[in-house]
Amino acid sequence: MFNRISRMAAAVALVAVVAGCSSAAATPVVTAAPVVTAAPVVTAAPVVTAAPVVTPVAIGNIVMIPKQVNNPYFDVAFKGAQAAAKDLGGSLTQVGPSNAVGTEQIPFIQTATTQKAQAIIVSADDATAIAPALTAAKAAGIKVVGYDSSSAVGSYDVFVNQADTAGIGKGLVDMACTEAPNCTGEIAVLSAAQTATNQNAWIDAMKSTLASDAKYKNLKLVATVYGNDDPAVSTTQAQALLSAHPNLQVIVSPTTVGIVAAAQVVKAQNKTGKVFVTGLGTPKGMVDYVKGGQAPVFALWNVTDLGYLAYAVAVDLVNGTIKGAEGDKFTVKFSSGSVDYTIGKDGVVVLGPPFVFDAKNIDQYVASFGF
Ligand code: RAM
Repeated sequence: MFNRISRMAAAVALVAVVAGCSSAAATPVVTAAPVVTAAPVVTAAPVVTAAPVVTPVAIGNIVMIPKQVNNPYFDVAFKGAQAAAKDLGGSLTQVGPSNAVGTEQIPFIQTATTQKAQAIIVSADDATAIAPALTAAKAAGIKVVGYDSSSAVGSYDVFVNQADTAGIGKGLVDMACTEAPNCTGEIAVLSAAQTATNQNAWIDAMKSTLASDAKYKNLKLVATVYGNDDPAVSTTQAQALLSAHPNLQVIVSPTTVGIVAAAQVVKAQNKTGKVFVTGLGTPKGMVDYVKGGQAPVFALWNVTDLGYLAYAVAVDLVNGTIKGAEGDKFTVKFSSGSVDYTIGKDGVVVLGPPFVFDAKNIDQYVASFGF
């Protein structure tokens, strides 16, 4: 199951680990102090090196390009980035295609490059299709921050991942196991675009989890279908899954658009209690289906914070306080408090552990997240 530790708890745990590192002090061996002959007093003019003049870069135009503009998930991330722009300066615009198709993002990247944006913040619908346009933007001096779904390594400066990829894959399987009676039966995945880096990585992580842990030996993944983050296509795909697999127990949809469509289809076909839905959804979008029994458990991260973090990273890159190298450290002041981050391998930084929602806590998250 997903790690539910709060940031505060993580910080406390970290402090404990660090404190535990100091070993018991050995009794020092005291050697008689050597006789020191006073050194001649040399008075020389102190060498004063002029302190480097650090001119903060004025934060100008930053462009956010989501997978698609009419997806509520990305509207929430944009709101988070707007809040960061208010706190940290700069002007932020969001542009992008209305379909979740990678190639349709390219003209938006090229326009931001021609217009000399200071940074581009992008969620890739196709890791390789947009990489050349992003590489050209980088060559033109524009900082590139990936968020949500990564473009190819090398085509961004930093990728802000919402949560640990392997952890999400395991969490999805765990939730399917909770919903399938006795953790047994057929499960299917309703994904977003077939090329989406994030969804594909999570599905791969699900497959490794299913194959490597005997606990899940009775769960059988029978199909993976793609709804393209389009409500109509996702609905058709969910309906097709139910007719093709009459014994299906669980639909796992790791997309906020697909999970709602799947829950609606289960409800409309009177399959509540027979087929269950889980995956990644927004508390507001899923609250009725949690209470209605179609989707008893699902997960997500704080999408507002994801947008805030992506913008803060863009500002730090523009200012030169981070370069995007492994080991670079920075602090972000969210409204809920400050969090320290370190950039990892391949320029990836992770927002934090996701949240798991069920009937007990869903109302609280609808209120606190507001999405
Ligand atoms: C959808 C998008 C996005 C994904 C979320 C969970 O809105 O596909 O990329 O991260 O769902």
